[in-house]
Amino acid sequence: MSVNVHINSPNVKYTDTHIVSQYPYQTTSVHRDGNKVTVTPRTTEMTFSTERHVPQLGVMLVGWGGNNGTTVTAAVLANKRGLTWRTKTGVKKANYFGSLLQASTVCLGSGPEGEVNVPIRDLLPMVHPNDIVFDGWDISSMDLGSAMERAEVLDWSLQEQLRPHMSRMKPRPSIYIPDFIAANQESRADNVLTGSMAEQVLEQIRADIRDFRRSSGVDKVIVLWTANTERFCDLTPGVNDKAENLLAAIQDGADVSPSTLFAVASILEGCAYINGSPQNTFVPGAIELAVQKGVFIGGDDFKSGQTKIKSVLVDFLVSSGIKPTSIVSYNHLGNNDGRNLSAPQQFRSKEISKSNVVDDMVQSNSVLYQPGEKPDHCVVIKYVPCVGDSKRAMDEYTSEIMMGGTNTIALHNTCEDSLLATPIMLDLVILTELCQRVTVRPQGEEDFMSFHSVLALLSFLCKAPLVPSGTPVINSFFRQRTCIENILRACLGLPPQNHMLLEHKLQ
Ligand code: NAI
Ligand code: DG6
Repeated sequence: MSVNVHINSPNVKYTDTHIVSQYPYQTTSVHRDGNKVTVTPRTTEMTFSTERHVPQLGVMLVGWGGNNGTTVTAAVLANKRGLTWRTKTGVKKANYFGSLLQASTVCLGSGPEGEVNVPIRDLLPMVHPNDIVFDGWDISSMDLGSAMERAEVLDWSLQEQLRPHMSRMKPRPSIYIPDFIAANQESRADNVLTGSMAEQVLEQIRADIRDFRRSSGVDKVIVLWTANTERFCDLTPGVNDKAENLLAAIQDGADVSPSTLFAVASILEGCAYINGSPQNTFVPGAIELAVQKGVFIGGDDFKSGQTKIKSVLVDFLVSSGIKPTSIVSYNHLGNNDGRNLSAPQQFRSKEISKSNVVDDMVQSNSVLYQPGEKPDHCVVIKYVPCVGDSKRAMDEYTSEIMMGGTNTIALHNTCEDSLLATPIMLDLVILTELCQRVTVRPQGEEDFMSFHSVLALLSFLCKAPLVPSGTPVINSFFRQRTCIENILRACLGLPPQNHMLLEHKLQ
């Protein structure tokens, strides 16, 4: 059941079309001179404007027939139909657990009945996941019903209920350049675009997006890459360093990765594009193109399990004044993602994205770490077919505590990888869509502005957050979550959550 949140303030106006809030944005400017640090508080008055009309959202998945693609489609269908199914431990009911927007809450303050917490989804008008229409591409031609069975994620009795609906969906043929993914994926590739030139396949993807928009009647389309992890591509001056060079390179038939071709097609169609995998899809030319066209891009790599815990645990340790000196992360999994990652170049992409996630927390504490000092950080991924989608993640965190002591924490986490990724995929597209309806006018400016095309607000959901050039990368779980919460509160003219609870602390 949804909650109707109404703000009772002269600073917030509800018109038929918009929620408009006046918001004092408070920051500081800091000057450091040797040991002396001078901090000057600053306030900028801002006007936030949020369009109230929630459009019908279409989501096109690249890799629709994979474990994540089938699981997200099946989960939405199951929720929409309110399905229940019997397992050996009882009757289960479809839900959206694991979704920040659907299943977590924010505290709005206190009333006569105590603290009032509401689901984030009820703060502002947002797309409901049940209303999303899916489509997509896959290099494997399998229909979604059979692909769901191949994924081995959902309970069989649920699959039986979903199969008649899922089997009607078929992925569109996709771009396949064998060199970018593991050679062991070749046997899947029976649904590939035949155009030999990059430009031809790009045009076909653009035509697919237009066809989906037309035939489904959706108002907006967002494209999300949940296909295999690719190897990193080379950054080559004159080829992918600028938007015009990238477009020219595509015309000349240069070797551009499938994921970058999808990003370019999507941007040219005015559709936001999100990268759920670790590869460097967003070469500088693709980022420049997104900025030029005013289209949102986001990524990289869903932050679903081990890395999410890392961004909590290291935050906890470092912010408690404890010094992590070594982090060792093992994974083994037996799904097709694990199979693809068993090839060295694809593993390397994942290793990079899983390894950089503690940097901001380490750098924030000069009491514990000297400049340039970092904990040892080792990431291992092994393919073990037997465990299927049920990924095992084992972590050992070693930290230095007081007076030369050592603190070792060991974790073992088992769960279906795709059931962790699915709610994150939904949050990514729903948050992106909401951001498309929010504009901000800082004091003194004439025009309202959108968020930057590189949508850093998605950082909470990504292992290697993509941020506008020169701006800070935040990995810390709590800072990322607070950022989302406080920006949504600003849209409602509410002050940032400060957790001071002064009203309970004074005599
Ligand atoms: P999967 O291997 O089951 O699915 C990937 C699908 O992409 C396959 O069906 C494959 O045929 C298809 N594919 C490959 N190249 C393609 C192309 N060029 N165009 C269209 N389709 C293509 O993998 P899964 O488990 O669904 O994961 C998808 C991606 O999400 C992987 O890159 C994985 O690393 C990433 N990821 C997954 C997380 C999780 O928790 N499940 C978390 C973080 C990232
Ligand atoms: C093994 O690490 C396979 C990967 O695709 C991960 O399962 C996925 O990226 C999730 O990683 P994490 O670190 O968020 O659990």
